[in-house]
Amino acid sequence: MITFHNPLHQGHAPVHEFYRGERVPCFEKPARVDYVEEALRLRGHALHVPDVDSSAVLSQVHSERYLTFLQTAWLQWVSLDPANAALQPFPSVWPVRTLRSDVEPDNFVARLGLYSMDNGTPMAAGTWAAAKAGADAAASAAARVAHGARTAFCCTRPPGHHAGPDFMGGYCFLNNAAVAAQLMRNQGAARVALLDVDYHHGNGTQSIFYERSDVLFISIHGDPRTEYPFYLGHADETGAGQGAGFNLNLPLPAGTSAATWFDALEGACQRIAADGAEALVISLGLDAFEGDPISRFALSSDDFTRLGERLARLGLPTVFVLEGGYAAAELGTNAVNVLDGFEQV
Ligand code: Q9C
Ligand code: ZN
Repeated sequence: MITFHNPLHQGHAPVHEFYRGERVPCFEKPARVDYVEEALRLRGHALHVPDVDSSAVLSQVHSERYLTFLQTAWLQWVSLDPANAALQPFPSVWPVRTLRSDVEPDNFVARLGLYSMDNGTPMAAGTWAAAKAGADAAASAAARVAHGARTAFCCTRPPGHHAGPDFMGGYCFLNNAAVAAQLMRNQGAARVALLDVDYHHGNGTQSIFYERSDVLFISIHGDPRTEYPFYLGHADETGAGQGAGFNLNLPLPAGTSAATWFDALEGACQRIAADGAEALVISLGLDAFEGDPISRFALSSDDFTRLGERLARLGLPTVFVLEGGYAAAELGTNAVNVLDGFEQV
């Protein structure tokens, strides 16, 4: 599998996040991608550095003021106090209903809240550089497929699918999968299908494409009544305006068996086949794994091979983009099982 990796991912290394009011080590840590890279090399897949600048495509899926904030956020944080270089910024106030989000406050933490959906997405000194290089890797993988490759893989962190048009969240800053889909649209694919198999609903991706018919978004995920991101991902969200009918959510209860998960996958695949899409993007979260520490589905490592095989049978040019998955030591096996399953069909 042609794989683009992120040479700057280790610069995004925040130390802690909050869990039940306490500071705990970050689940989304550099070792995750180190394990995937190790498994790729062991199983014969070469790693390439990104060769496409995603800047123009990023401006199609995120707002300019959000991109400007993200690019300068660490500098602003450290400008408040040089001692902040050793600390992590967290938002503490958000423009919820009735409050204004059109005016950017001067206060840094208030601006951080404006551009965040949660307090669970810590930043570090290298966050922008890592996120941007990851978007470049997604654009690079999509460009290869747009130019005729059957498939390519974007191996990156931080993940992207919770990042919306103008906000970060759920460990995500730039929506890599949306970049991949938008780039393939720009390169001539009339319609693109984007299937998200991460345990968590891809709220950011859904929101970016919700009023568009040219990108069909489908997500299989833990029911948002009990699972993050809680405020989006219900079955009655089917698209709006031009995009009516082009959003399909398949929420499943926490604790769902692998057999039931694969039934949902079959429904997703049949919808994709009926759609007439010319290309496919997979938001490849591996947190549906039975051993994931923060998720509650039950896929085995062998099930990930079956997932790759089923996706291959759609017969579409396919870009895989790494998302979540927090059983770090098993992440390489599970990710490469999907890719090898796909290529062996
Ligand atoms: N302290 C992705 O999988 N909350 N994001 C976890 C544990 C957020 C997951 C709570 C989970 C976000 C890309
Ligand atoms: Zn996830």
